[in-house]
Amino acid sequence: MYKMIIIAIFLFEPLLCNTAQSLERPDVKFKIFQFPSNMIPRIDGKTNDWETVPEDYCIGMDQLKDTGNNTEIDKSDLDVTVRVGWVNGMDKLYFLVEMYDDYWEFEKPGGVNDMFELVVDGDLSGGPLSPQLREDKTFDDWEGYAMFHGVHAQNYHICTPAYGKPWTLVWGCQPWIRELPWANAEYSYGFKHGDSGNLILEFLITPFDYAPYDGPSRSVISTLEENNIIGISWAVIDNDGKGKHDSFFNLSHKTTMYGNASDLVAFRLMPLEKRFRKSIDAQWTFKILDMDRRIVAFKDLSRGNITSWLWEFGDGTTSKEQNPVHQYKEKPGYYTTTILTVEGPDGKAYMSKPWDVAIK
Ligand SMILES: [Ca+2]
Ligand SMILES: [Ca+2]
Ligand SMILES: [Ca+2]
Repeated sequence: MYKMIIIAIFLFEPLLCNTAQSLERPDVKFKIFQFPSNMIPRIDGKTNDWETVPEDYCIGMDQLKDTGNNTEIDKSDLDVTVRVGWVNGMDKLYFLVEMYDDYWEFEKPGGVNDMFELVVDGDLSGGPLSPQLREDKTFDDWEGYAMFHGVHAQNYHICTPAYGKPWTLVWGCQPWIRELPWANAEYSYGFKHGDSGNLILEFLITPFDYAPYDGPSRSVISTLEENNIIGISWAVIDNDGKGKHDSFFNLSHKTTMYGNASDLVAFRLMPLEKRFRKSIDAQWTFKILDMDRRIVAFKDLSRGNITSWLWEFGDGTTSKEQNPVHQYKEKPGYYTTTILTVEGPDGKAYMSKPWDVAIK
């Protein structure tokens, strides 16, 4: 009997491993630069606000693979460098894409266009986002489109550049996601159709855990949290006037990244670089656990090398715990002034909130 169990474990172990490593290229994790809140990029097609982003955030051609036609990298045919950024608290992703192409194809009304295709899975749910890649076929074409396509992870076919078209086609049932306030884009270029030259594409998008067919009212925006991993891949679809795609250079190295979020690549939402941070910074939040009994949970969010915490709850009592749960014994009279003071080898800081903790 136990022999069978061992065989069963042996058989299922590879499946378990696959679940744990659901993304492509498990050996790499790319970085998403955190912009300080006073340096949010302006979507104007200019690169100046990205000069602060270090070199090791730049993702170039050497990371891409043409899984369409298997052509070698030739930077005189196509060259692309991408930087990705975010701002803590904004739930948006910013991109700067700098490209060179020897033949820009963009003035035909149909789908043939030089494109920067982007797939984003903000909550790392994985799995097929296009109905074509689903194994279950218990739905018809319309149901597949309206129920699944791009709903839990989104695919943008961004026109490089856009001429007589929206800036991006949305390959899914939620074209509304390309509009403000969820998204915006701007280009800089000087070439004409058929020319060679450089293009700058700057844009922002909002990733969605749920982006339904019928518009934003039932949608759920992905919450972007520092140090979390999200799934992203892009592919450059290069058309050079030959009536077909020249190449499909993609970051994932697996063509089905276009429609399966499990084939994306890991990106980490990086903390602020040290040069933007104070050496010690006091910050906290709270949650009222029980209003009738006046029980409040306080949570330290301070940053830096901290060795001691002092909470003053505004009712004459204090705590030295990092994350105290406090019961106000008497009705404090609406507002209470709560102060957290933190201290460490780099100094001392406090955060006082005179109005936030209101108890009835
Ligand atoms: Ca800019
Ligand atoms: Ca080309
Ligand atoms: Ca081209």
